[in-house]
Amino acid sequence: NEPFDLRLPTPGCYLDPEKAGMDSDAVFQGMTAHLFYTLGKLATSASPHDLYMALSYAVKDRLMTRYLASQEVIRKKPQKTVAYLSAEFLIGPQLSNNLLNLGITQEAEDALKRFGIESLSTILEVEEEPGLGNGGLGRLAACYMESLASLQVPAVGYGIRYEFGIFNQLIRDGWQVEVTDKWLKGGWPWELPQPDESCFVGFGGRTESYRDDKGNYRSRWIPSEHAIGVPHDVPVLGYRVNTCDRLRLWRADATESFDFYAFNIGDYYGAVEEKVASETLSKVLYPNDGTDEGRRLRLKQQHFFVSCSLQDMLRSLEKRSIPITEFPKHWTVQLNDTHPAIAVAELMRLLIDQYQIGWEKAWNITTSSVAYTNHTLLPEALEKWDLGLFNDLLPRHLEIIYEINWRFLQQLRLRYPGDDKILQKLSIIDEEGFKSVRMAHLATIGAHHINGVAALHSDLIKRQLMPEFAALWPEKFTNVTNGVTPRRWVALSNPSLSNLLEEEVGPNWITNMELLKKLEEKKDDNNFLEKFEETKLNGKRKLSSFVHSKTGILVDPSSLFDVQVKRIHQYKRQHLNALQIIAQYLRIKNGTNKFEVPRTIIFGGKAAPGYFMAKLMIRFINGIADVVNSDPDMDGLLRVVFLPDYNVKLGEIVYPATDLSEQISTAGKEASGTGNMKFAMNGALTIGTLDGANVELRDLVKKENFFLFGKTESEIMDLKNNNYSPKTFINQCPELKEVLRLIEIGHFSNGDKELFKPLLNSLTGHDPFFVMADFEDYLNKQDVVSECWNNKKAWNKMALLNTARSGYFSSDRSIREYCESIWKVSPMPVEITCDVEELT
Ligand code: GL9
Repeated sequence: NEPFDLRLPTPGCYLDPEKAGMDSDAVFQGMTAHLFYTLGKLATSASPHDLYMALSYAVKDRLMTRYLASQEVIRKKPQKTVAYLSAEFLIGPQLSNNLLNLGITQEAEDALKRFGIESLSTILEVEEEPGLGNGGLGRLAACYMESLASLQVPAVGYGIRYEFGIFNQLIRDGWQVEVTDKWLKGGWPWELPQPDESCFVGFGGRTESYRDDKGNYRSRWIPSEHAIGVPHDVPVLGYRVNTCDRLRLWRADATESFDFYAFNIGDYYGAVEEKVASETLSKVLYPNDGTDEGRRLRLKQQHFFVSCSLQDMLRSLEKRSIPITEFPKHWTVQLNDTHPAIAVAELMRLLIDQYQIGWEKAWNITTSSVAYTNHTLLPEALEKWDLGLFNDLLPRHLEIIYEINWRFLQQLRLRYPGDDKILQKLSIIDEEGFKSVRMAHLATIGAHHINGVAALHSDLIKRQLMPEFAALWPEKFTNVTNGVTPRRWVALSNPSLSNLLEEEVGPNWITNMELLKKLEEKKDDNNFLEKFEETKLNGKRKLSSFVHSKTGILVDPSSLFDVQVKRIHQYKRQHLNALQIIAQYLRIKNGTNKFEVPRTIIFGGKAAPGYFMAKLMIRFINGIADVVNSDPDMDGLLRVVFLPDYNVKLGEIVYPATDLSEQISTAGKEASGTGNMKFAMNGALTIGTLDGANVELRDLVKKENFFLFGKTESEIMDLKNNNYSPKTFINQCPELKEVLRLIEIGHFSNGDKELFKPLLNSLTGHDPFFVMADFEDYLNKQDVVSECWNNKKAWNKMALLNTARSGYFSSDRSIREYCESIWKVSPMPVEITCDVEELT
């Protein structure tokens, strides 16, 4: 491994904190220069936002050596690189994370003091977070990029630079109101536009066949429309290493040729319209969570970023004079769900049409480089595209998909002679009703590995979702349980706990979370347990003041903080939690509450704008909050808070402040969940079902440190197959009956008996997510929680053991598994040498 030979144009080699630009003085100088030259501001009149921008530019400067060195390493000594294709990257605020990973947080704080800013947090607060994702799936992609860099693995994240990310959520009269997210409005200092590396993408038009030089019939695509993808690169620095990988986000631009043509014929406005149309391609992130309406623009977005990304990878081979046929040696392409699954057809098209490679060879290249991660079993979230629409937009791709399908079905015919049923079931083309293209089938057929995201989920993929595919290719199916980065989710968000962990096990836990196991020795050490509790209290004080500033509600930091933050969805069952609150409210009213445990129940999360029931659930929670919080009988016992606009930034405040983590989805529905992991690392106890990664979490922390309730996946299946009737469960539980009656008479809707009717009807009618079936067990388990809280020492011990045993959920572990079993890539440390003395 040849070191990167650094020849900086100006003095200031940012490598060694002692000598080279990493001290507070250098950071101050950098800020001063950026204020003056980049922002055109005088230091004396700089606003907090100006200072945020100046500090960010100064920090970005300090990433560049590592960023360029990381690319040089690959250029000089070609090595397999991970291409992580994802329509979403929910990366969160960048400044704090880059300071942490560079190791110059204190230096930045000191530099800011010279501008009269006493605390770094006042500057961090003004940062807009890029909401380029909906929830868990997008956040996972961000954690994985951070771990890849920290593990020194060469990687590129490919995605879309949406001009508007996930909407901002306001709460008005208890309802969710969506507001466009203008995250770019104040300028975003972390990206590097690279217009010289733009790519051209076609849409629509037709195909025609022709004969090539050798007389073979070939097909060629004549698109009717084009867009240009302009890369906007975001450096992703690993923790205290030289590796700085790249997140390459494509922005759609109009093509010039169209403008010229229209100008010539004098249609100025037509030309502008065309330009606007192609630029809307990367305009907005689709906020769908399961309720996809199959929008044409979304398929366009998918093809747009996938085509740009694959062209970019192929071009990187050409630049280094590597034969295209060696693609799989240099790139391993991971599909984050089916959103980028068009990659299978697009890579085939590029290899066959552009590079004139034969089918067999092209198929071999494609299937040895592409792998697919499935993130959901929910049928409504499995992507299908209407055949007509698909043909309209991507006619050449459809031809290729037909060919892939034909060859695949031939294979099946040999294996299952005469079994047309199985052919229909596995075909990429769904022939029933409106014909459509099944993207999960395309991905599964085109990939060398298919993985689920938790043990139970991967098992269900094999048993329920794709049993025939799994029988056909057992070796393709595997599991990689999700993980989250301890840098952002502990070190950054929970400094108080991090300091304690460092005191106890040393600083290396940040990159080796298994070291936290050593904490188990302290489980009976009162003194230590109190210190541990104190870190939690610090987090709770911070969240309390945040809650007060955003909602005006005063909450008691010494109360039990019981938190459910995640997208609002029926399967996640925020309404189960809400019903339980009503039961507690009734008990307090009736004087039948067994435990005097003050609780603060906090919700946060966005509902998809078109998902009526989810929006009604938000309204329901707020209706309950109004009644509970204004009733003097509840004072000192119960508070309910709906925190508006849950996002990464808010998550950083919530996880360290939580005592009880609510992971209460219907068993078999949550593929993994990742919030559960963040809570456990930060010492929250979980009340949860045997769903997704909860199963593994409980195994790890041991069952006595986890509040389990609810039907198992197979029990749920049994209920479903035996005419499940929620009424049976309602009739068995008088408390539940009373709760439902109170809602019915309009107690939580100012006497309006209509408002929550759809919710009630769903619960008492079909109850598709088995809320009634799990209610009583849940309520009982909440009593166990309360009883446990009254023994603070026992609680703290359990909480400590959760932190101590959560190391498995570091995304470093997940990424190591992907590297070893799917990608076959190894770390490539980046060495940088330069004579600092000589340069300065
Ligand atoms: C999800 C699953 O629902 C989660 O259980 C899982 O933890 C994540 C990451 O693997 O992926 N799949 C999915 O479509 N979403 C997930 O969170 N939804 C959103 O991101 C909104």
